[in-house]
Amino acid sequence: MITLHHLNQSRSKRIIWLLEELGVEYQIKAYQRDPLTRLAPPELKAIHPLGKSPVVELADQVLAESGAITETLIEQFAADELAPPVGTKDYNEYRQWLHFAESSAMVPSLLTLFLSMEPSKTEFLSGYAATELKKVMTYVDNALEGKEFLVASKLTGADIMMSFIPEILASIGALADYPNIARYYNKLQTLPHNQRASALEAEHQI
Ligand SMILES: N[C@@H](CCC(=O)N[C@@H](CS)C(=O)NCC(=O)O)C(=O)O
Repeated sequence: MITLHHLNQSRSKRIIWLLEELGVEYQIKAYQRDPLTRLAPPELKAIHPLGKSPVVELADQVLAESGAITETLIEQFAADELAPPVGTKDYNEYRQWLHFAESSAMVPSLLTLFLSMEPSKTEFLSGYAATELKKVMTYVDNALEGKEFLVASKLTGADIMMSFIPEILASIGALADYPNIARYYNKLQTLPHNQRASALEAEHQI
């Protein structure tokens, strides 16, 4: 059975949603962040040296990194459903968004989130975060013009990976600045397996 090592309020929600979407048998092992440092408890280091979440135990292998976990699980269990056919332009675009979610989109989103939690006195950092956030989110907003999903007019792993980005935008009060991302976020929230993932996440938070 697949085991997901899940940390509350984390990217691991992506993997709960994905596992629900795949309909495979799995169990969640839940961990709680330190309320002050927001770091994961030391027990997670016994599963993977970084001590971060998500981490998945799949057969006899331990996998970290939400993007790699998403690609692996989709390849293994639902390549025809949650990804476009390999070798097509849609597939290349799918993979681009899947990685974008954890790289170009994540850096300015997290910087802005962290600055909102503890406003920095560094002009460089706040200026960089604001400029990058606007550039990257305008790109996403334009890409979503007239679309319900990022690629191939259907839900794919790229949407599951990207779903965490509008969650951060919502938490920093920036979602309304990007109407297409806001519409996309609302659409994703109507999907039953995403709703189930939210319920499971709430259930596992102490
Ligand atoms: N790039 C990794 C990031 C993993 C990561 O930083 N997870 C955060 C939660 S969103 C975490 O475990 N933070 C607690 C800690 O670092 O102790 C991924 O996509 O899985």
